[in-house]
Amino acid sequence: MAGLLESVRQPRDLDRLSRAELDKLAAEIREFLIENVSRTGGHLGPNLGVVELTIALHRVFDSPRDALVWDVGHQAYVHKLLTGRQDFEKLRGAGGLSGYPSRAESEHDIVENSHASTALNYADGIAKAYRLRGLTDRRVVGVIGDGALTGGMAWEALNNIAGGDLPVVIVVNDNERSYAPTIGGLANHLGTLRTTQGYERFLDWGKTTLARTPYVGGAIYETLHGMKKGLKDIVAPQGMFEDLGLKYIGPIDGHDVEAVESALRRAKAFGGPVIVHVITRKGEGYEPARADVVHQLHQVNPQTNPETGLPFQVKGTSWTDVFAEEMLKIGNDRPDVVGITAAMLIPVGLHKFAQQYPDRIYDVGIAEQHAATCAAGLAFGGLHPVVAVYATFLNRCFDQVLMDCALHKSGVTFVLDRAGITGPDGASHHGVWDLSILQVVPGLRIAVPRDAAQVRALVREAIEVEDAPTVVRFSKGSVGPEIEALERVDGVDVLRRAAKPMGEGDLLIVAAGPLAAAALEAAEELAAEGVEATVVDPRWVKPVNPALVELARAHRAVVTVEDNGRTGGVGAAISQALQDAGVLRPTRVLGVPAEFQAHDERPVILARLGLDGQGVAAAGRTLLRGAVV
Ligand SMILES: Cc1ncc(C[n+]2csc(CCOP(=O)(O)OP(=O)(O)O)c2C)c(N)n1
Repeated sequence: MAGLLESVRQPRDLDRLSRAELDKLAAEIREFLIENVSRTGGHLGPNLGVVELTIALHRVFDSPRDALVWDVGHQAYVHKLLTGRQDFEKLRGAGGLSGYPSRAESEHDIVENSHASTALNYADGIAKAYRLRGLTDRRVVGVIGDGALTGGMAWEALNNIAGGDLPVVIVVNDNERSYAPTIGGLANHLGTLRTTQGYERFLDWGKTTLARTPYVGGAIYETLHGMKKGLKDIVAPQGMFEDLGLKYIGPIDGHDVEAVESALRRAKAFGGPVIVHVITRKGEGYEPARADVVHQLHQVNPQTNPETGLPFQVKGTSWTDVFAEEMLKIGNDRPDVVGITAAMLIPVGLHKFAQQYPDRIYDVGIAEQHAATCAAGLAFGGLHPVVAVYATFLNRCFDQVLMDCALHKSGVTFVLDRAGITGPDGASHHGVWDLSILQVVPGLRIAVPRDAAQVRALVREAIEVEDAPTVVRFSKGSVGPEIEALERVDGVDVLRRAAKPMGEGDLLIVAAGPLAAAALEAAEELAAEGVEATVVDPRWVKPVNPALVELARAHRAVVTVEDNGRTGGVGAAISQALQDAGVLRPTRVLGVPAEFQAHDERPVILARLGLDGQGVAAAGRTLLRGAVV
């Protein structure tokens, strides 16, 4: 299409566009997003829903002088397009644009963390800094979804923002969806506000028509306003935001650029904290997204058919699928087991359980902290909760796991999906911290399954533990072939034995979970060079199994492999156990260095970090030579 979009190289280029041109631009952006994101994969639905909102934001505010903070940041593709980034060829791929805002990409991007419910906290801080530095002509805008607004941090921010007079504009992008439909009292309240649109129009009519004769108009306006409030109070619990001390503008039709612009201009002129409630539709303008009633194509895989919104190729069985099936069976066997999800029922595989046992599932919103402590409460009440979250989001509730669960010896099972290197979502979404931060939690036990059979077995074992929290973590994507153990020695699975008498093995490779496959490859490579390696999978990696110490005693050197940070993880704990036992073998801990890993394919990142067969073999070879890798 003869590019209006191409002519927008920076936000000020929007200023010259007419209303008709803005509509054309919005259509071009949608076409661009559908074409490109279907190919690369990414957050399609959320971005299609904020096209007009983003255009309006960039017309009213002067980024980067005014600060625009996107909550989560998955809906910032349109913002990228309007701030000089229109090469989506390698979106979320190596060397391509990030799928979230990125400070390295643009001065228009301020926040890139992508863990939800933080935009308003950042906005509060930025506004405070501008005030103290005398930059009083600048505005700060936080754009937060109704889903992200279910997170506790958002409410901590609202409390702080409402307590002051800083010019923070809070845009609530209300599409009634988090990942799936938003739940809870807040969602209900937003729903109520949406239905009061008629009253807003009534008030607006009063204002414009009667304000021409200021005194009379003003008086009648007040009367109208009083009537409106009265009517609202009858039909709805009104004024949650206003009662907090925040001016409320809305609800606004988020697909009407002019209406959004006008609301934002009012908010900008107000000069104090103000909420603009914008109603949008996720996936707007794209039939397959609108037809996807639950998720509205929140996220699509690479190589999605743009005609249908469905992937061209069906993926193999995922780790999540295996867990989902097992939970369904567990639900039948154990009536005391309940599931908790933090707004991600299907992505974490609790949907089948939820369908079968609807009264035994709790969606708590984007509220991982609440999930953990509520789970402890459920355990106090005699149930066994299974909290299923992405590994990276467990970081959110560390203290709740430590104090609210472990200190109380609560039988809560945490199932961590997307653990380890994930890939295209980049630095914030790799789940490479859990095995380190959880090491310090007294009593907590962690299992890392290597294949589908072990997922099933270890989840079962975990829910048997009633006097401590347990954790089972597995990867993103398709589960590999099953890896049978030769034998189980005191709970440790021996996957390969060094072809030498016990006590004369060269190398012991301890592989946590799915990296067992790389460890076995490495052992074969080394065997061809005459180096004999034993490969074991401890299954339960915390506490360290004493059998590992005995196995290490029978070898000359030890390599540990984990899909987690090297610092303080499984390998570090094993090294410490060896030292404590006086088994002083040269030991190499392989894992992810303490650096944020950019977006790329999982196998590529693992290979780069030496976590593939070749990398493990190289580490073993070097260790046995007595050199430092
Ligand atoms: C702490 C945390 N938990 C879970 C997620 C996963 N997640 C990403 S987007 C999303 C839904 C966000 O909903 P909303 O804020 O309403 O934005 P929308 O997609 O509807 O535009 C969730 C749950 C996350 N990013 N951060």
